[in-house]
Amino acid sequence: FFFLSMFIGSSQTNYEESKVPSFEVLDPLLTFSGYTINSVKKWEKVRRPELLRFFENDIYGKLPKKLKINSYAILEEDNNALNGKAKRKQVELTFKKKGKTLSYTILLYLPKNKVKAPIFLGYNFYGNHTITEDKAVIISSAWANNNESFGIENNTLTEASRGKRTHRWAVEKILDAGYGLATIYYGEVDPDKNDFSDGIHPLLYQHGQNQPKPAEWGSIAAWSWGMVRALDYFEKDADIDASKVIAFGHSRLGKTSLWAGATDERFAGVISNNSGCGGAALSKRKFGETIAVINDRFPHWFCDNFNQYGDNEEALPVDQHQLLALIAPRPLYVASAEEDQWADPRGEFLSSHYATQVYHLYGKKGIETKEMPMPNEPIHNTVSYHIRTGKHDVTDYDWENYIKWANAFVK
Ligand code: GTR
Repeated sequence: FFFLSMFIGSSQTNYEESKVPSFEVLDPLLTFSGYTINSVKKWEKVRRPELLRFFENDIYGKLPKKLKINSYAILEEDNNALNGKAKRKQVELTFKKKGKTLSYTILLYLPKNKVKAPIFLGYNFYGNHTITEDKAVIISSAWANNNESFGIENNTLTEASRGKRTHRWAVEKILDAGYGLATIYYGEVDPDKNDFSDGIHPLLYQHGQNQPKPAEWGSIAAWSWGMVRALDYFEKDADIDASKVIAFGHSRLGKTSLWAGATDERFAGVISNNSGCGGAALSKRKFGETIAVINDRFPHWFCDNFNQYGDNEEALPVDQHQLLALIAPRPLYVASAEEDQWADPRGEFLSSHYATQVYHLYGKKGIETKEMPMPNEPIHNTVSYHIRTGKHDVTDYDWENYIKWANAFVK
């Protein structure tokens, strides 16, 4: 993506720190009407709601809140999965509205002999069966992006892609640390293409509607909704500690985990792995991917109102550090990769630093310094950050740090 994007937007794409425009960092504690917030109470009553409303109306889009799980089914269960290490469950959630149905399947690995496990919940890009070699994992029949190296043709997932993404999911490390892992194929909730007739969309429309209004949901909001409904299920599952669910996501799915954590305070912690533009990175820096470029390439990700800020970041009365602040006081981990300049690592770092101001209101520590750490030198507080060597990806190094942070601040 990095190299491709260098060609696509070459005239506008900036990778030089000296060319970052100067802009005023918006104070998370200053209301739109100019009032300074100095207490948790006022943050929660006044400022947090107005920020949330802005992100909802102008960036990710609002989603009808009424659609709840209609039924769920345990498709399959095994108490001796992964060579006896885990309990595996595959749970299908079903939603119904006006004759339309949507189902998606959660793959769960839970530490054996543990009552009520804390879990990491995160979407995968190519199906639950790609995250493990485990033959029992059901292959999704939902639409998938073609991918030659995964043997995905005709937008159909097959055995050929089983286990192709194991390196991104440190399942054993997670289990050994006493956590469970829940994952969902994001294409089951909404296929990742500019098409509002498929996935969850038809269930969200009012009578006669066939596309979201300018302030209504894009795919990121739709995917976040899927995580929130999974959390509803976890509250009913006796094997899971629903008060300890950590929303995890990489890249576009990191934008998604952030939005899920901002909109639903039941998430006990949030991880943004290389989420970049429209995720953890500050938009006003216009470094790497920008609003204009992301909306052009992925017109379905955000709500249509977001288009007005393309090449017009100055007009934005918020920036992404204020999205991070919506997660306070809950533990938050923002991670970057050195070679992932497209996602603007410095913008992700500064964003976690500026969000820390709100954590201070709650007496929590975050990213106290404006000095970016060296690669592979993590800063661990309630708000944590690291930049690791390597490319846009999820690695064991990332997971080792997420587990350490979760042990210290979530568990
Ligand atoms: C890129 C996109 C990024 C990021 C990435 C991904 O093409 O420009 O914002 O979301 O995809 O999800 O892998």
